Amino acid sequence: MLAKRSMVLLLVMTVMAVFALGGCSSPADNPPAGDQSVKSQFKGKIIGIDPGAGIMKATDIAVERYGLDYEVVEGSDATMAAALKQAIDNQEWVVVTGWTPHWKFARWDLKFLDDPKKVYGEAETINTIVRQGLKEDMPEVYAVCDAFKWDSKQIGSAMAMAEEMGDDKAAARKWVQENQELVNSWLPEGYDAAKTTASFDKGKVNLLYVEWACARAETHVMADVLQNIMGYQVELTPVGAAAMYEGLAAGEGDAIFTAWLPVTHGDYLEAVKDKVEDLGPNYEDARIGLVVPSYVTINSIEELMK
Ligand code: PBE
Repeated sequence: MLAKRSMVLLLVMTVMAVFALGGCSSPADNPPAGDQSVKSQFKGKIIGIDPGAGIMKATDIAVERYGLDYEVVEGSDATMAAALKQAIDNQEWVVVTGWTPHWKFARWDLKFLDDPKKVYGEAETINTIVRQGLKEDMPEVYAVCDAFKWDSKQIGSAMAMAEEMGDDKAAARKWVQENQELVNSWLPEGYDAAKTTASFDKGKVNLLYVEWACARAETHVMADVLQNIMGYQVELTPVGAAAMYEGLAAGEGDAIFTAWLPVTHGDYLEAVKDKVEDLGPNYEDARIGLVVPSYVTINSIEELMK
């Protein structure tokens, strides 16, 4: 009698467990083994980066607007690039939160998935933003920040050098030496990219950035210019995206070179816009979205749920 009862209990519990596991999903979400649905090819995951990044907020919106039953995996630029590499080495499907400028497009054959609902916006600019009062306190620093501007080939070569050398600082030094003409076009009167200084006595400059490949390149190149050519003592502070804007507004940081506008960092800037000064684009034609290797046979975010 007791044995029979526990058998029944066991049966009930088993049935409950089966329901709990599969309860929320329709049969289409749980394809039989060997099924080649698009979602299963991507293992139901979108490989993301740091949660503060604008592209992660945009991806949450994309999940909602396109009805994507995918897990958005948090990580960093580095873990996203590692996941991309691993999948490509194994010729597997992978979808990542991706953007350009980024060295990954030079290394692998990749494509953006079409975004018919325009969740990720269109072409953006990367702007330089400084703290209020910098112009009065450090006019030369303000001037070089204001003049800083480069194109995709130039930032691309700076990012490639950093990736190859595995040392952002050394890569920036090399890049500046190899691009003196461009650097001279940013420098205030009296400086020459060919001439470095050993005395950093012009005052202290704090540059805030996030560990995104493009931001690392922008910030280290400008740090090199400010320090080794202009003679400022430069501090480089890696932070999260929100802290970058808050630090600038609080006057703790002097400049950032990685403000993606109007969409990606639109809300971050909006929150502090009266306390900072936007010096305009240092780069045109930036873009964010969902990126896959070119061998992946879908072309649109809408197809992720096929
Ligand atoms: N990014 C790179 C950043 C801006 C620079 C696209 C990852 C972001 O999404 O906030």
